[in-house]
Amino acid sequence: MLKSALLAASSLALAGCGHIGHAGHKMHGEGHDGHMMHAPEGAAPAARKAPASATATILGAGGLEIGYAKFEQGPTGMLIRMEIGAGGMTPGWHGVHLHEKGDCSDVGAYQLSGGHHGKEAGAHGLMNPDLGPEAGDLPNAWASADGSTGYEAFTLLTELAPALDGDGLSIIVHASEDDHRSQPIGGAGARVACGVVTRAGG
Ligand SMILES: [Cu+2]
Repeated sequence: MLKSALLAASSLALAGCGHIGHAGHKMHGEGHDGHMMHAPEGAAPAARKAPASATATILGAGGLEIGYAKFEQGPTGMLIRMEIGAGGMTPGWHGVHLHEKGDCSDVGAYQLSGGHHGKEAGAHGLMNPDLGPEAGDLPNAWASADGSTGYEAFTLLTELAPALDGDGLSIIVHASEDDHRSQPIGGAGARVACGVVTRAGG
């Protein structure tokens, strides 16, 4: 059974840059004159994120529960794990995004979940050549021949606790795959599953 364990790494290189640069300078500095050099002026180390966790019950197109997702904010990024049971999805790739409102009450349409979290004109897509990506962009999920899905992704594009403030957050699975480039949603099509992201313990 193929499972997707993908890394939303679009900003990983950028976020890791300070550390790599620092280590490189340090080695160079020690070899040269024994002094530890500091990160370049203005390249403050990225702040560690506050831990937080949340869950979502995933509803299918007919409103029945088809799976669940867990969200865990780590020191640098958020880990998302989603499992959908047999029959939950059509086989193949499906676009997955965080949407800007925690509302899946319009079963089947799921338009009340709003647009993408961090929506910005022209900026959708992990592989967008010009702008973005948007904060809610994620790798695709793969559904097996029996319609089940095991998915894990790690994103540096958003932070769980602030994202849950205000209108909340939902996780949406689309009918088709996200090409990670085209606007406004990567050609991912209809919204076929929805889960309201709910802070753990309340
Ligand atoms: Cu979407």
